[in-house]
Amino acid sequence: MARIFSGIQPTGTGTLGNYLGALRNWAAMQQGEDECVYCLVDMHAITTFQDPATLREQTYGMAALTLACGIDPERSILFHQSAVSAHARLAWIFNCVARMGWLKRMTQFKDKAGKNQEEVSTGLFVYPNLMAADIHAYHATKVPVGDDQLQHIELANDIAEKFNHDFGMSFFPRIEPFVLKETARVMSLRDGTKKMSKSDPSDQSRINMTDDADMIAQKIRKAKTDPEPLPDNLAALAERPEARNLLGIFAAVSGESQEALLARFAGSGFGPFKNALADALVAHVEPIANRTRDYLADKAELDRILQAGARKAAAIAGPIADEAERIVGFLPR
Ligand code: AQP
Repeated sequence: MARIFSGIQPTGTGTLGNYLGALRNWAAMQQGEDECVYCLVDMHAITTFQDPATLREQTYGMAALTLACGIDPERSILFHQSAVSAHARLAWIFNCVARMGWLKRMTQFKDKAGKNQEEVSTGLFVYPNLMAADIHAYHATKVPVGDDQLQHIELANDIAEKFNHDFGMSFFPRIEPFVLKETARVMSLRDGTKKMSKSDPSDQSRINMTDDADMIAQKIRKAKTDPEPLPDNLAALAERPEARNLLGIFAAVSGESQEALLARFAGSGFGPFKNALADALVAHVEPIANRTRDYLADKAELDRILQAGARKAAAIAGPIADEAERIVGFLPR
């Protein structure tokens, strides 16, 4: 049995990208042999300023969405990151292992900081060290990620290798990332070259997993496309990112293959395709949105689930952080 670790930030409302790229797969992975550890990474969230009341609400919201997507807290360990101190303890050690040059190469930092590098928090810069700690605190070896996160996993492996080398032992195992190809990246509805993101200033750029049927239909109707009719083969979509994205979403939520969908809609404009896509999306998203609302109605129960998850998580990660601290030379706690 291996251990799987994955996390999601409680920033904003979960999007269709978070669902297809992460949450849906989290639920599926529970059915296998591996132990699943799923974390609401509130410590990552505060690398950019979060209003405290909003962060609390969004953490409950993400917990509710995660449960609504089928994560079973009896089968998986579900908790919020700040509740398990091993993450912060190991992250500090990793801050002292990772090299400045490694972090400077991280494209996500460059994207997020943009021209503002002197003004962003130091937390944003060392974010990948905390992510490495999240995974290594569980000796997790399997990490499902979107393809945008692959560079961070390489860094986590570099950190583990340097730690093991510096202290002359093999304490942290190698991580194998896996990217699920079909929905590796769901793109913005306004720009097919940009990732769909919960922090995009335009709500029209994304489907939120709490959007109602009217909102979903309206967003799909307005989604950017191009003037060409749909082709009868996938290769012809190579230079048409918006069309390719909508087709990928349609296939992911309907279970039909992209080829079968093209066979159905080839030669037609986007009108009928978008209507059918909106219907398929509503059928998929609406029940999840309803279940999310139900879970959110009982915050005491959400607290109970997260705190029970945190106790299970701490039982694994605490001793690993203790041992890492012993290895670097700290006295026992
Ligand atoms: N558009 C996407 N397509 C596929 N997968 C995606 N993920 C996020 N967006 C897409 C996957 O969701 C998981 C959790 O992501 P996160 O919340 O930790 O951070 P993120 O990747 O930065 O997601 P957002 O929505 O863009 O958040 P903000 O706007 O807060 O930065 C990850 O597995 C991620 O790959």
